[in-house]
Amino acid sequence: MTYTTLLYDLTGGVATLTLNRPEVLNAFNDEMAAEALTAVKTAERDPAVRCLVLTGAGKGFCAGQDLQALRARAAAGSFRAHLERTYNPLISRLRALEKPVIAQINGPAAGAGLGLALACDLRYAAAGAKLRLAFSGIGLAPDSGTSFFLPRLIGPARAFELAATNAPLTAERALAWGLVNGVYPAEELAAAVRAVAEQLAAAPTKALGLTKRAFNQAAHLTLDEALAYEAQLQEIAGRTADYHEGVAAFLAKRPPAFRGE
Ligand code: LHQ
Repeated sequence: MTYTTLLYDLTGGVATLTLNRPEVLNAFNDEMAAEALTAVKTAERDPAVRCLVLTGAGKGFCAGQDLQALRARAAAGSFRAHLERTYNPLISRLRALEKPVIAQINGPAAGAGLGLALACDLRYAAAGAKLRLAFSGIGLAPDSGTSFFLPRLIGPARAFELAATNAPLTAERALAWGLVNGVYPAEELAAAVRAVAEQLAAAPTKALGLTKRAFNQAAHLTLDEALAYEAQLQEIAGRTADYHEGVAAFLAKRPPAFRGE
């Protein structure tokens, strides 16, 4: 598959999807939204992919919807149809992807670009990178999952403050608030993320996938329902080759060699 708006690389079990419209801080046009969804589906289907990293080319991570492209669209009137066709399936598919997904936030992330980062499992940011909801800045309400993820991650009061004031959130404050997992000098970010990604690509992929499924479900379950669901998922995990390898390695006092199966 060749892409025109993004780069897709698979090395050592780690797929890297690089949004590649650097002249507009990797803002989404329709083509990039469609290609990003295709790339996520490819990563989902390919058993060789055991970790996915999302990042941006150049100075930005992703500035959300390309506002020039939005104005130029003939059917710009229907935001609802636009979201249902572009960002909603992308965010939903990414969240449901049963492999670890890391956002490597190399620069500004705004609007749907922030939504993309929030839908990932882990976020690492470059020192000084700014996160911005951006929607109220142009007279819009949150979309692309930001209304779902942000209050859950940092609490409703902080989330509303960011949404209403459109104030930038620095990577450093995002770290203090638990929104990002780590902050690195810009020139060290890619190597730091690569190290985490390689570690995750050598992990029991199916168990991590079930972990995501459990966390996603638990958000709207009672304790008893969550316990029942955990038991159901553990039944599946207990039948994987990686479970047998994990126990055999433990008993033999050697490191496990998980294959993601
Ligand atoms: C851009 C953009 C951009 C085009 C920077 N578009 N060119 C979807 C559809 C339907 C309904 C509504 O919702 C959505 C989802 C959304 O995502 S809506 C939110 C859209 N995004 C924004 O409103 C963010 C707009 N951008 C910004 O606020 C700033 O650019 C940020 C905070 C991202 C970065 O600020 P700076 O680091 O100061 O960079 P900059 O503003 O100088 O931008 C660099 C260039 O990128 C500049 O172009 P130029 O030719 O002057 O160098 C910008 O015009 C361009 N750019 N974002 N979204």
